Amino acid sequence: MIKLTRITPLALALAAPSALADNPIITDMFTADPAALVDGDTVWLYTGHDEAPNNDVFFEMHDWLAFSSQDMVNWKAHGPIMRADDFEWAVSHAWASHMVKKDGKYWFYTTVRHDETKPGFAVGVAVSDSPTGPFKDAKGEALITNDMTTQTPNDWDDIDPAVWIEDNGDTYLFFGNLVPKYVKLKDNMIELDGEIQVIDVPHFTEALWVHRKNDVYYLTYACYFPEKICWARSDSVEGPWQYGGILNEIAGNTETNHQSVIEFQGKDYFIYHTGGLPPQGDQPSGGRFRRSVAIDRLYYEDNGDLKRVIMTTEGIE
Ligand code: FUB
Repeated sequence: MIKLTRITPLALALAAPSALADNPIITDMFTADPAALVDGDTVWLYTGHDEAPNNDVFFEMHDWLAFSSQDMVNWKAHGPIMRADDFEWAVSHAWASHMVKKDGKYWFYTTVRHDETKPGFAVGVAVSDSPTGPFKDAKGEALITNDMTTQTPNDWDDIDPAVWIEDNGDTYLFFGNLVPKYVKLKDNMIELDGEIQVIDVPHFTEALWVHRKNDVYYLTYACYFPEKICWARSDSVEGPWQYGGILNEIAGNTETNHQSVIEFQGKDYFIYHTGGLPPQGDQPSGGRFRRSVAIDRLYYEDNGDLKRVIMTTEGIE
């Protein structure tokens, strides 16, 4: 389960251990929808878990996985932290999630499919004292349900939660498919504090993520379909957002892309998924429903604009 450092031909030639991560970073299972959390000297990486038998069906995702690293190259697997049906009101579909830490607790916001009492996709929230769990449903019911938003007839338009915590503790939940939305959360992290707001950015598909660098707020999101990643910037987490363009092109061999962005030990990283994992023994090749997390560097222009990501096979050093 531990991703060991690989020895590349170049590294062998240099008679030194490899310091390349290689993409995708995890090869013995399929991982999707990365959500990274920097916590002291550790990066926690939470992913969905693609288990579709082939690439002709649909997503088959039952649980979420955790990995950790102190150098972004060597990753330790911690196994599943939670299953979709750990939410008693949910029926599988362990889609995209986001972990945040607040007041010493780990809060896990995630997409699931609600049971027949509130049809459609929903957002649940679970909590733990540890980044590896055990996590338990923090609310006992969904935080966001499909009937709370009416901008589209789709029942999957309330997916892909991403949480941003301001320095003063104010907390915002971003989410949505086709229509990007956010809502403030109360201090208890399990109740909405006000109305759901619609965000005005172009080409939106899904997978919102907020980060901040040098007092600029950045909103990245999957755009178009097949998905690229687009970005926008603002002086405030509440917007308005100024569109910046495309950040990442279509990720190989899958229509989805799903990014997270972090700064760790002074370097900026773009974490996403591709369908590009080759067959590994009995494990078939990757694809649209068998995705794998990859990591590349993220760079900024002097004026704060984001430079387009260069996806690599070699990964980061
Ligand atoms: O993994 C299932 C869905 O595919 C996610 O919720 C979306 O972001 C897309 O990656």
